[in-house]
Amino acid sequence: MLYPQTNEFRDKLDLSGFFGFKLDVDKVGEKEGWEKGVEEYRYIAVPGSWNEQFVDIEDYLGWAWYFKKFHLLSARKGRLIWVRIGAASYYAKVWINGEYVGEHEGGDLPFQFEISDKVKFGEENLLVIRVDNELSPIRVPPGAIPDENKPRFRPRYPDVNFDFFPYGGIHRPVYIFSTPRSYIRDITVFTDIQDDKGLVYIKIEAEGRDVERACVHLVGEKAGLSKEVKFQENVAETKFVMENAIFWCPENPYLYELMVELYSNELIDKYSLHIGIRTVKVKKGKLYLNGKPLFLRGFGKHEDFPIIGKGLFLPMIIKDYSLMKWIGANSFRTSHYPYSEEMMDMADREGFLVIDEIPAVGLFFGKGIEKRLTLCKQYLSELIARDKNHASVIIWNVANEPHSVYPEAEAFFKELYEHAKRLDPSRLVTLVSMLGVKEKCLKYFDIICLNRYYGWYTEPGQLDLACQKLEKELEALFELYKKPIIITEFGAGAVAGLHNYPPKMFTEEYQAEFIRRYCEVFESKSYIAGEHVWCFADFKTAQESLRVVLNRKGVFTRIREPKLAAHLLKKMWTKYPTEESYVRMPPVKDALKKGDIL
Ligand code: GCB
Repeated sequence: MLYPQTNEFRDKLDLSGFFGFKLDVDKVGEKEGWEKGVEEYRYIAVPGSWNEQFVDIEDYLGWAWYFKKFHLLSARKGRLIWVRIGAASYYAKVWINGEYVGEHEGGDLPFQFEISDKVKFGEENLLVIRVDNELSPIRVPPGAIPDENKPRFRPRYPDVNFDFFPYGGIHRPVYIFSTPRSYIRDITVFTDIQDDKGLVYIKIEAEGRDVERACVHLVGEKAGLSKEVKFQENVAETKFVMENAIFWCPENPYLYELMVELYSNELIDKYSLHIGIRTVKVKKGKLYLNGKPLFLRGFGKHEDFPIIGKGLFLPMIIKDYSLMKWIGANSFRTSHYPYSEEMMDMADREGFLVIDEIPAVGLFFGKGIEKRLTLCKQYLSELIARDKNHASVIIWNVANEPHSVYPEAEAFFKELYEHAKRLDPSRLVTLVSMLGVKEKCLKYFDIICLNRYYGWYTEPGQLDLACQKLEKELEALFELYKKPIIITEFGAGAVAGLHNYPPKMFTEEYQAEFIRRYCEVFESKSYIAGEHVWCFADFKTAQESLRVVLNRKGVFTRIREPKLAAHLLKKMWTKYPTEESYVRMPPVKDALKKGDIL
C-alpha cells in the first residue's frame, strides 16, 4: 500500500487539526442520521487519543463520531479522489456527504476508500467517521475475556488482556488525496546480494485502462540505472543489478531512490520510493545482515505520551531516535502493534533494524478463535502490504506472548507463519514467546524470540538465582531448536528518583543491575542474537495492583528523562567501534567493571 505522495500527478490534503467530536454512548447515531452531521459537538484534535484529551472520558471505550469539512478544487474533477485514514482505534466506519463509503477493523493499520463519485468539486464536503473502541474477546487485541478462559487472575480496569492503555481515537493523519484515473497502485521491492552486486527485484501494479509501460530508475549518489518495462494485465516486473552497490546497514543506512514513471502514450503518473539494498538470513544458529553476523541491541517500545496518547507526535519520533542513538541501540520492536508509517520511514533513514509486530497481544485459544485467526491474517497482510519496502524491517512478528498451551495453537501459528512467508519470503518470521521450552509452536519459526522476567515476577530481588535460571533455560531452548535467540523483553520496574544500595526492587539501582546481569548472560552465549530491554520509556497502562499509573520498566521516564539504567546501557552499548558495532559485541564483562553503574 503506497503512502500518499505529491508530485505533478498526485496531490494530498492533510486534514489533521480540530474535528467535531460527539460520544455515542447509547449507539443511536446511525438511527438518528449523524452521518449527515450533528448540531452539537465538541472539538477534538486529530491525531490524538480521546482518553488523554478530555478529563471526563479518560476511561471511555465506546462509540464516538468525528466530523470534518473540507473543500476540493474544481480542477480536481475527472481525477480519482481517495480518503485515507492512517489508523483509527479500533473499528471505523466512514461517510462522505452522508453516503456510506466503507469500514475497517483493526486500530493500527491504514485504510483507504475511493470517493470520486461521492465528493462535490468546488464546494464544501463533509467527512464523518464513527470510531468504536469497545473491548471484546473476539477482537484482536482482545479485551474482557470470559472468565473461564482467563489465563491468570489479574483484574484490570479497563478490562484488557494486555499491559498498555487501550486508547481510542483517530491516531494517525487523515488525508484526502487524488491520483490520475490510470495510476500506479503498488510497488514491491525485494533485494539480494551477490558478491559486491546488489540485486533489486521490482514489481509494479497499475490500475486503469490505458496503462502501457513504465520507466523505472534506480538512482544512487554515484550510480544510476534505468529500464523500460511493459505491463501485462497491469503488472510489470523487472530486475536491476547494481555493481559495487552500497549495502544498507545501521552504520551506513544508504538509501537509493527508486522512481517509477507510468506511461500510456504519454507520461501519466509517477511514484518514488527510498529503498535500501540488504539481506537478512539465519544460518547454523546465527543471524546475519548482509552476510555479517548481527547482534541486536535495543528496546521494546510503545506509542504513548501524555496528552497525545497514542497519536502521531512527530517531535517524539525524532527524540526517540536521537535517544536510541545516544544510548548505542541499533534496533527496536514495534511492540505490540504496527507503529506509524512516519516512524518506519525514519527507521530506514536513521539505520534502525525493526521487528515489525501485528497487534496480536494477549491472544487466547477457545471461543472466537476462528475470528481471531482471520483478523491476525488480515493484519499480517495489511502490515506486509504497508511495510514491505522498508529496509529497516528484518523480521515479521505474528504474536506477543500468546497463551498457546492449547492444542489448537499449533495449527493457528503454523498458518500464520505460512501466510507471512507466502506474502514475503525475503524476511524472517517469528513469534515472541513467554512459554519458552514449553512452547509447542516455536519449531515453525525462523528465529526464536523470548521474553524473560526472572528476578522480577519470579525470584523477586534475587538476581543470582534469576541469572542461573535464565542461563539454564537459554541452554535448553537452544539445544531444542538450534536457532538463534533474541531476548525481546527483559527488565525491571524503577520509579524514577527512588534509590537504594544494595539494590532493591523498584529502585533505579535494581533496574540497572538487573539489566547488567542479564546482558552478561547473553554476551556469554554465541547463539543469542540480540537483547531488547523492556522497555524504552515508561508507559500508561490499565489500572491494577501491579502498576503505579504507568508501567515503570522504561529506562527513560514517560517524558524521556534517563534513569540510571539508561546511563549504564550507554556505557555498555557505545564501547565498540562504529563500523563494526553491529557485528557481535565482545562480552560485557570486558567492557564494564562489576558494580560500576555510572
Ligand atoms: C510482558 C509483555 C509486556 C508487558 C511486560 C511487563 O511480558 O509482553 O506487554 O508490559 O511483560 O512489564 O509485564
